[in-house]
Amino acid sequence: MNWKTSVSIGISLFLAAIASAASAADSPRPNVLFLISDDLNNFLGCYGDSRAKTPNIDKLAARGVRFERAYCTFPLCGPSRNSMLTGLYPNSTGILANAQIFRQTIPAHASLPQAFRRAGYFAARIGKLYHYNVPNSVGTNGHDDPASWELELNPAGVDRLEEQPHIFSLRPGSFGGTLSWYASPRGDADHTDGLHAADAEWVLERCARRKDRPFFLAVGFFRPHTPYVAPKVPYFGWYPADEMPLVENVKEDQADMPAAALGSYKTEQDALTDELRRQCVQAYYASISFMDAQVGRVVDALQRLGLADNTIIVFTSDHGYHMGEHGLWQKMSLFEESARVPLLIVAPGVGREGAVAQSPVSHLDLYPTLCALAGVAGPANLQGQSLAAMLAEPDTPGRGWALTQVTRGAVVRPRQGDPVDKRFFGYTLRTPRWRFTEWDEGRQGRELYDHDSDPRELDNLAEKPEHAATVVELAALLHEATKTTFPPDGQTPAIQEGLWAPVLVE
Ligand SMILES: [Ca+2]
Ligand SMILES: [Ca+2]
Repeated sequence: MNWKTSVSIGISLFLAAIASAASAADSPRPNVLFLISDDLNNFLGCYGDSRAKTPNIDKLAARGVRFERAYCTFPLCGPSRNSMLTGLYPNSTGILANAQIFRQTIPAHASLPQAFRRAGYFAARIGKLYHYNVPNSVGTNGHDDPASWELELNPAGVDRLEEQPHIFSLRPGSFGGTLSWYASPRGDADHTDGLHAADAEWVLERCARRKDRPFFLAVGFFRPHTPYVAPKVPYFGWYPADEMPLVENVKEDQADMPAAALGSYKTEQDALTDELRRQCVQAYYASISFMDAQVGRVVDALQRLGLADNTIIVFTSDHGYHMGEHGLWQKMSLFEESARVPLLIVAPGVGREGAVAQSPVSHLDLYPTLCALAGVAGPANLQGQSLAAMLAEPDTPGRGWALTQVTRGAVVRPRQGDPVDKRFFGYTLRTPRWRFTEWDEGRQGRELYDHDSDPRELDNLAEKPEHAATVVELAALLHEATKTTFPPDGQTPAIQEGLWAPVLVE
């Protein structure tokens, strides 16, 4: 590794107070800046979206390796974030819903930032890393894991504290799980994500004075999660509503799908008109550009403070997001738009600049990758692969697939008799060419899409005789892959009664 040796040039009172495990004064270990956006899909310039204005994230892509096919393990905040930050699939964390934390299921497991803490790093969190109810948990610790961090900062801006009465929502008064938006007259600095960037500058300024102790700084932006609240000027102006695209031919597309594929549709979305759809797309893009500007502030601070040459930067999102594709909005589907995430890694001295890795990768791979790059020991049971070789040589084939799962159905409680558990899983496997999906092990339907000819996943080939051999091959691979998502005893850990769990909101 080619990490620039850094020298301690000063000790602030702030860091002196929290420096409990300072490393050797000439530590060559790299810092980590872990940036994550919430509910962000790949509507980014660097991923080929010509409408998106995301100059800061695009600049990061030019400095590092862009993963073209990166996927979450579960397209919902809580399960995805617990999985990413433990390095375990949801079937091994036992976290398959929001408002839970892995300390309730596998309390002794070390999280990614905790492994860095144990190695002597200063680990800090600003904003949303584990699950938060957005917007109601903004300004609190949400469903956080205190053992992961030495410092937690939870600012709240006008979007949380003042503007909720003005927000338009498909279900009036409901903002977090419902399509909702507002073009705010207030500027970047007044919004929560603007405060996140300001706090990140504040922490980085102090870290820069203590170069003998490396840091792991995680910054979790809330936008573009609903409600899509962002400054009207300039961001909404960049995306005139009447120029926003609408997805056509939805009924024709849906004709060849199993019902479970559309299970994330919400009936309130029946109220969407074309005018509302265009406003929704406008506000989503505006929120992305606002968040991009805050990413730029944080990354610029690294440069200004002389930290850039010795800091690994990760940028990702917790899962993808629909803007009308297949008639779907938001998350919780197993289509490409919902399972796919942006993933950029800048690894100075290791990663190629401006390179693109094509092999499918997973959020699962971040934990072992960062451990490998920083020489930090992680737990032995991590389920992902290190991407270090792919950073140096982006054509490295790697595992060759990424697996995403989601839940469908519910426990039905009849007026008389016992409850009936109607829940089942959908699993989808992405290879360089194919997406293959099974709902309830195929009992509730299958899907096969050929990305070589059908990148929008419009033509389900699963039941076409000419693709039968491909289905057999991919089904076998899917079943093998699914086995790797469980712990060695094959049992998904259950929530244990009596284990401490934060109930900080609602
Ligand atoms: Ca999310
Ligand atoms: Ca279709």
